[in-house]
Amino acid sequence: MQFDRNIGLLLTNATGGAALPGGTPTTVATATLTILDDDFPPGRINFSEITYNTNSEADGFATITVTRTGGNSGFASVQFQTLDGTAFSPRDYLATNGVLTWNSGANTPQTFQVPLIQNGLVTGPATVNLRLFDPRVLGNPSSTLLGFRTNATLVIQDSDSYGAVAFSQSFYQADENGGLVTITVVRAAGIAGTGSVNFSANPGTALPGTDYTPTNGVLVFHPGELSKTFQVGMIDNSAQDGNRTLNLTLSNPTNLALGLPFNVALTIIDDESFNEPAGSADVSFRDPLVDGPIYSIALQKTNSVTDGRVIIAGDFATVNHVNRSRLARLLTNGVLDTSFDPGSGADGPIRATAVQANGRLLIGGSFTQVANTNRNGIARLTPDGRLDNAFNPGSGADNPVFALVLQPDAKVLAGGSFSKFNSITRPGIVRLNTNGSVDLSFNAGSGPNDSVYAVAFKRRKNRHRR
Ligand SMILES: [Ca+2]
Ligand SMILES: [Ca+2]
Ligand SMILES: [Ca+2]
Repeated sequence: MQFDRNIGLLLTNATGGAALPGGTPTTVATATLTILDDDFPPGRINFSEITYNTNSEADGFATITVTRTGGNSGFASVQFQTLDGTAFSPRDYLATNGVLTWNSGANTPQTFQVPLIQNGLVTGPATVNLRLFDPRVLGNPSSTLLGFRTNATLVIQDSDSYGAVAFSQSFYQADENGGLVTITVVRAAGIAGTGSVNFSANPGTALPGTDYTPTNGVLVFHPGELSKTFQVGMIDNSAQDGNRTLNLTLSNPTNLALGLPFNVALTIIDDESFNEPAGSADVSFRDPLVDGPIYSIALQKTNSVTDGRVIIAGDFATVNHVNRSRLARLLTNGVLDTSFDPGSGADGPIRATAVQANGRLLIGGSFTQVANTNRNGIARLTPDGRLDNAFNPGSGADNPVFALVLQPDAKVLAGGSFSKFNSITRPGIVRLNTNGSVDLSFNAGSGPNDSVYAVAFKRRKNRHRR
């Protein structure tokens, strides 16, 4: 009895002007010649590889191939099974087993699949042991049916990483009389697992207890969390004492890596050193760092009253380096309000916004989806930024919405370049009920002969509305 044998072949030192792959006569070219053993008529069953590599645990499954070579006489079968290596079932993969069979005369390779688990855990590469056993020919045990390669290893590459944290800006500025300054730390290149990093404010020309409140602590990033903030308190004085600087530092990360920058300056701007002329920029409202155009601004309402927070909408992707697709809310000082999160946001520019008395937000524009849900040109969101399914405009506008205005009865007037709304003819302007359906009692007939870019609601005094 024999088994398959591998013979290494090598070509080099070509003469007579011949070149080898690689271009020169002395290049080495190699190949492997496998001599199949054909002494056993049913053939040999083997794994096709010693090691199977996945690109990622996110692939869904790994396919394992088993071959029958050197013969195909008789019905043949073999069992396969997976065994934990450094990978564990069901954390990293699902244990599997079964029987592979070949009819007499058949030698097509057979495959089985090992389900992989995308587990959100940072494990590094992990291995599964693969085994072939119980070889049978015509239903009878036949140990000679198995070849040399009855054990193999599956290597599962990890798709998860903890990521790295860094300050959201390369430097910060704050007003001496601005109270608490919010500093954002962002996490990139991985969101798996829990990690932490220390933060501290360190003296420069600004001194703790004199110019700012002593500040240090730990930021903990839980799985999936992309940003965290901490605050530094400014200490106001009445002296014209110039700008001073302190340093903000991230250190001692656990699990996480430190990204750049992890050491930045915070400049305290002395409010006694300059006058603020009327009409100049309000320095207490910081640059919200929006990476694209803003087309609409609205004030958030809580219980019918504006609360100082600002809705911004347009065609941007990030605000203060945090993902916000075309829609975000800012705190009264211009810093991103992370409690308002529209998820995947709008898939096209937002041109108009209107805030209801109950804090719900209407948006209009040239999008077709909001939060991965069909919304053509108009949608309503809850006060925390989620899609409000109680407002359903059906197929919506057949062209962009440019203007929105709310009536006191909470019905909304929308203007734009559409000709139909939810398949009903409404050129340029439409009124919607509070549930998003077309208000059939408002019909401008053939409407204006061009797009509507602005809409206003005229209140009638001393008369009852119909
Ligand atoms: Ca993983
Ligand atoms: Ca001051
Ligand atoms: Ca001062």
